[in-house]
Amino acid sequence: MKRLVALAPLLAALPGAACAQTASETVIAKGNPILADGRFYTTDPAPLVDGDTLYILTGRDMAEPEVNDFIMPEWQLLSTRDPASRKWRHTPGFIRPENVFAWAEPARAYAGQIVKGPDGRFYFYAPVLEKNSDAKDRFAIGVAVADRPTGPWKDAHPSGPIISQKLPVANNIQNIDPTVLLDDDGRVYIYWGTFGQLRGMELERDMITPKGPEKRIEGLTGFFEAPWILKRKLVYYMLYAGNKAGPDSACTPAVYHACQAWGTATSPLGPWTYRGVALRPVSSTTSHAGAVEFKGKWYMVYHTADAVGGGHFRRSVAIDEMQWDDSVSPAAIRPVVPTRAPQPAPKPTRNIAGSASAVSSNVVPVQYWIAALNDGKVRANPLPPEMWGTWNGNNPKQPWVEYRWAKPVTVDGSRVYFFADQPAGSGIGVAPPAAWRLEYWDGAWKPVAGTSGYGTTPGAFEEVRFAPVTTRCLRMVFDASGSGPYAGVGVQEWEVLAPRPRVPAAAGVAAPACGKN
Ligand code: FUB
Repeated sequence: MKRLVALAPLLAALPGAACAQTASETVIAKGNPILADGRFYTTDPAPLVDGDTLYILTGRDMAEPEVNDFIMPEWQLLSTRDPASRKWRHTPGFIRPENVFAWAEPARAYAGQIVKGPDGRFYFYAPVLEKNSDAKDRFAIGVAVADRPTGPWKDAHPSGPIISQKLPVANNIQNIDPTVLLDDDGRVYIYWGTFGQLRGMELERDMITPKGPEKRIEGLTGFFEAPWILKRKLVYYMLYAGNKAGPDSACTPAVYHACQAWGTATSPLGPWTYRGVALRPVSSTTSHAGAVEFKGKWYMVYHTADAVGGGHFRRSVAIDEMQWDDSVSPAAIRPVVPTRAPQPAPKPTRNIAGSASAVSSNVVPVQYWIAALNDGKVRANPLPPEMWGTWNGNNPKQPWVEYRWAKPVTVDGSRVYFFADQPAGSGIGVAPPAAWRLEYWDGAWKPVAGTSGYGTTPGAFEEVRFAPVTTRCLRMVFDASGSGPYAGVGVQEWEVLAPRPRVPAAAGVAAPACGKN
């Protein structure tokens, strides 16, 4: 990424206003993510168009690599006059909760949105932690106001949040992820929520005061969080992170990985109808998107874990075109095709697992993801979807997992990285298997010969060398730990080694079974 300018436009502090103090710089992105070099992670994008500029409000992830937590001290701003130019202005340190809202704690600058009001001013809806609250969950939504999207920002409701577990009526949800629509008739609607709870409410025309009533929004199948409201051609659209998971789900195979789903309504507070999937799961577990029309094209902005050093808590904003299918009614959002900046050529490796498709004996419980087996990633502190596993409370005694290649491969080694949260011998939780072996298909399942031994230590690669075999299908067969009940088996990564390194083939498409399973 080439940096062109590094200026420090220190914004003058107005009385009672927050000043954005960090240097902004111009960045030419190579593609997605926009900021990809790992210096700044950008998250929870919320687009805003004003005049000839597309702004994206983002959060900032600052978690250390193995920390599974949202460490988010501030919001940042990206802006461009032309997404195709890939030229962006980036302002870190744009807003910090404690600088704008006297009643808010520092940190947890979660997903917010800036909306232009009927008075031409800009309203920033910000989920923050309320300092002096005895609510069970202290997340609350405040509103700040500014004359320009770039600020300076000032609390528009200094007495405190407009929405919390106590305001405007008591609720018991986590009050985050606000999204706001200024409708064509001047009425204003706010939606928010997470963990499957979506609320909607009318605001007064001042963009600030709750008018009520606070309503549960139903009908958006699999709603998890991150609502984004928009209106096009008289139809209301809601994009949202959905996690209706299962092997046959159009949204996601793994409950931790959301898709971007969408639904429509003909009036702002519903009834809403689920319509489909607008973006398949991305590389981060959370999926958070916004969509906007800018200079005649629609764009979806979303985040991924694709930047250097990225992860589920080190996310980065991407932008891609979003297209409509106007041949149907209501017009449909065509699934967005995510793009990435050109990646370095892959290095030669003995590991050919990436070109195989994986299947297993068990219906994979939705907390796991079989795609994790050959994604080339191991973590010291993995989340469940970063492994394949069998734990479902009634764990199988002898499960297996299998790689299938489209054409026969010759292999003579394997490396496996077990996950365990229980010690060897345990019959509960996920424990190292009591034993395991490799079998290959040669008209029947046969054990590989001349093995160097099958280690079971979790948290490090266990390597097995064996006499070369040529096959299209290779299995790991496990004897689960315990003597009934049995512990689950968990594998973060399973590599299969060819005798000599070669440039890896493309990711495997589903290959046919070798025999009867
Ligand atoms: O970034 C913190 C939270 O993660 C957001 O509020 C959610 O939408 C998810 O993206």
